Amino acid sequence: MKSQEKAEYAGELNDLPEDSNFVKPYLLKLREKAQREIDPLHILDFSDGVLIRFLRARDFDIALSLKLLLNYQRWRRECPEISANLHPSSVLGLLQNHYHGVLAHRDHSGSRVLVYRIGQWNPKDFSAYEVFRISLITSELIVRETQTQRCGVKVIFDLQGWCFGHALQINPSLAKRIASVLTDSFPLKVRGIHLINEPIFFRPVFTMLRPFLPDKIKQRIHMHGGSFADSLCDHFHSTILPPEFGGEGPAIEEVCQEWTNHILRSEELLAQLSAHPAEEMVAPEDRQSAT
Ligand code: VIV
Repeated sequence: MKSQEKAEYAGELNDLPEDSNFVKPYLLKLREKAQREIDPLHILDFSDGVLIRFLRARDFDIALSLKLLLNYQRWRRECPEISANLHPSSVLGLLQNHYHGVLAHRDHSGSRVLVYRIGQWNPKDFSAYEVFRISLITSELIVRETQTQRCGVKVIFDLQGWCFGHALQINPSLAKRIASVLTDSFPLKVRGIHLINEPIFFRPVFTMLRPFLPDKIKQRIHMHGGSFADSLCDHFHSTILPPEFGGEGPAIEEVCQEWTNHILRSEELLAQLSAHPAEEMVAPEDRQSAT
């Protein structure tokens, strides 16, 4: 197949449900390869619901999907400080301080829109690892949504209040972890990263991060500065943005509160994901429906 045709075919596969007869051969192939690579004894059963995430994230390229799956497992294994405990209780203070939310509406392309407010993070109370954990919690929740698997995520970082104490927390090893999760260690398509209110002394941190990022991701990072209202609205309809970001949607605190409630309602699922690091390949809802 020519690459143009291949891309169009991948787009069509992306739109199909996971139980479609056109998708089945891909699931079988990825399952077979994953079992051979990860678990020769076939103890783990990779459910369709989990495998399809990796296929959609890599447009049904089996080799790339397998690599992503292996990277994801390795990332989770190698970063227990971030990923071993996804229970929200350890980061409740940050959540209650309205550090993070997910907009109620997707953008025009179907992407989920995530917001982070660095000024609400006091680096004396919470480490960068805990802050990172919040992103992982949200990612694990939204990656279960079919439309998010297809259309990916966009992120808005409000860097108002970024200070020396924050910068000190971002060491090269953490920068590598950030780059790896944005690039090839989590099954979400990162469609855009928007920084607003970034102060001059955010530059050194970005300079440290840049070399770890592939061009594809670098091109998707937009720095809007302090007068962001117009340029941000070039990317997002103002109807979905909160007024603090120049839009007409619900207030940012309300957005964060709503999402915090959603995270807390998902406590049980998050506890399961943390308790069975090796079993995360079996989506809990699949396990329940099998019984
Ligand atoms: O976690 O798809 C110095 C995205 C993000 C994720 C994860 C997934 C994902 C887009 C990040 C973005 C945020 C897990 C799956 C990388 C966590 C970052 C945590 C750190 C401690 C925040 C500090 C502030 C950064 C600000 C700039 C970073 C951008 C240039 C990426």
